[in-house]
Amino acid sequence: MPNYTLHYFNGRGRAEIVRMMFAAAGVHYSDKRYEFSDWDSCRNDFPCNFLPCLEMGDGMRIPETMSICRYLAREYDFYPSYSLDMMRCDYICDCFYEIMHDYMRYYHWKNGRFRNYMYWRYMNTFSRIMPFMERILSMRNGSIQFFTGDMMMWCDMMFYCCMEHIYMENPSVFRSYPRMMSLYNRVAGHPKICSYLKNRCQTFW
Ligand SMILES: N[C@@H](CCC(=O)N[C@@H](CS)C(=O)NCC(=O)O)C(=O)O
Repeated sequence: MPNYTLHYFNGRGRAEIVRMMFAAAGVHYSDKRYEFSDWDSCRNDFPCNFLPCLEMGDGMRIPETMSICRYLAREYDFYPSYSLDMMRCDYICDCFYEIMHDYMRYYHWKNGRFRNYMYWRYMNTFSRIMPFMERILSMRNGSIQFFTGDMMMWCDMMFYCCMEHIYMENPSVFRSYPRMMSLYNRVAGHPKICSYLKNRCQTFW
């Protein structure tokens, strides 16, 4: 198994899904966190000048959150067995990541000139995707389990990580989405995730 180092800022942000997948797989890694004030001096050390970045034991540095997650999902069995279900798992992740992407842009720029546009864009994405996801859940297993069946897959963890900050800021966010509300609690109650959430490094975002 590679000697992994995850590079990210000192927050949950886009890296939290990677940390959560490591925790669920029981895989050890180094969690290297940067302050924004240090970023200018090291951004050129990373591919695409972005974080998160996963460094493999041989020093190879891999960018892009979704590529990192798909790799971990393949390596540590967080994909369902059948190709069609894998595709479903992937699109669920892409949908939630879209919400998170727009939300993060709004959150980090909310004091800037484009605040209204960022908010509109985030809300637009949110209301386009959430009802669809609620329907997907209602079609599977009477919505008593996870997105693709009775095992927690990476789409369930992605859902949790993408919604976590949004839910903390606005506890009524799931008001029209009761199935997702219970899925959120189900993911948090999964033994590996529950222990991760209790012991993780606490940060504001
Ligand atoms: N497409 C990339 C985007 C990564 C990204 O936007 N990272 C932000 C932090 S959340 C970053 O590194 N910002 C540094 C900068 O803009 O200089 C991914 O999905 O991983």
